[in-house]
Amino acid sequence: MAMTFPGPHSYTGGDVAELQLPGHPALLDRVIHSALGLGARLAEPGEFTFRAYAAGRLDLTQAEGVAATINAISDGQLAAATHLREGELARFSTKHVDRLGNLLALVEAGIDFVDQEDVVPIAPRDLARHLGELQTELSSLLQQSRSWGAVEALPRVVLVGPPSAGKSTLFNSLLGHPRAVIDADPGTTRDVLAEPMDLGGSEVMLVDVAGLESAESSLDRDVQQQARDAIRTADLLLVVGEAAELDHANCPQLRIQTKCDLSPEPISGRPDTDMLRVSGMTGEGLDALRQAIQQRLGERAVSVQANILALQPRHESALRDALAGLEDALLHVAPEAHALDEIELVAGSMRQALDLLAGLGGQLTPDDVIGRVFSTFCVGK
Ligand SMILES: Nc1nc2c(ncn2[C@@H]2O[C@H](COP(=O)(O)OP(=O)(O)O)[C@@H](O)[C@H]2O)c(=O)[nH]1
Ligand SMILES: [Mg+2]
Repeated sequence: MAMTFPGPHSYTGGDVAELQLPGHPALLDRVIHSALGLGARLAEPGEFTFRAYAAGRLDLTQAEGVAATINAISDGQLAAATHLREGELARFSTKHVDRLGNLLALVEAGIDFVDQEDVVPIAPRDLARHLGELQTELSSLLQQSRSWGAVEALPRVVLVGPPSAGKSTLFNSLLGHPRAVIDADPGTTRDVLAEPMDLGGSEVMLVDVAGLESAESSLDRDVQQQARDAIRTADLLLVVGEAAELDHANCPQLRIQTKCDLSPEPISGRPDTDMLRVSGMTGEGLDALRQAIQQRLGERAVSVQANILALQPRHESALRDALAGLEDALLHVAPEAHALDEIELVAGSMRQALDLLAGLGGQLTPDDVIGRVFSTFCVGK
């Protein structure tokens, strides 16, 4: 199917033709090669989005949102990317760039009238109030948002225990889909598997590794080493069955008794009968386990709440520096005075804050910063 999107209302703002084909690799290859033969070329990384940005269809934060959407591997990342892409930060910066720009115009107008005492384009009291409000808006945005790094770094919850303890079965049932291969033969899981797990409102990275045992071949040694590395970097261990050597691991642990469908009564006469009893097979105890994980990790489990904005490092530093600019400007405004005394200093600091805010959306942004944003795309999109 071929579709055309005439500019300027297309994604890129230009005329766009889109071919929709069955997802057959050989067919796609032939169509691409025919198109190349007719003079087309492959798009650069992020080229379509760059064109949309250059045509003013998106601002720079929204373009960053497109890249983040493509790269998202968890619900939390997808929610954060969606916010950016839908223009939440763009709207914030546009609104405040406008407001600060208007204020700056009034302050700068005052520079032309310094000799005429009676002409005061903006009274210091009003300027101080407006700057104070802007300051509050910026700092509450910074306070209410969280950093992108926190969205990307899901805490790692690692399943450990001897071979055939039922770790992979539990891994699959916690994820809700068959990700790991299960077999009655021990030693089935070899590579480290990691996948985001939903705890109902927040997310963690669930990790399944090979059962711990002594290594017999060099491949076993590698497998065991990878498992130990995963355990070393865990934020929480789900210890399945006997794993005495983990007693010294300095990481929070939850002890779990698996396959509880096979032994209806808790194993008695043991010091830790408070072990969580679960069955990966029947799903028994999984809700309690999810709750226990959530409780142990507390705030570190990444919330997938849709209403929290995540700031990439570029955004965070621009907002902080803009806030510092506003604070500097306010230092030189005496609200009780009739006119601004240090008008050039005030204007200079306001200009600095304005440039930083405008830079968020890509206005007045150096080419190398824009280049860096689009180089994060791995595809032509
Ligand atoms: N009855 C029962 N069998 C289980 C349960 N979990 C795993 N198994 C069985 O135990 C064997 C080993 O399971 P697996 O998940 O591969 O263990 P792993 O080596 O610890 O990853 C398989 O035959 C599973 O079918 C469970 O909750 N109940
Ligand atoms: Mg396994």
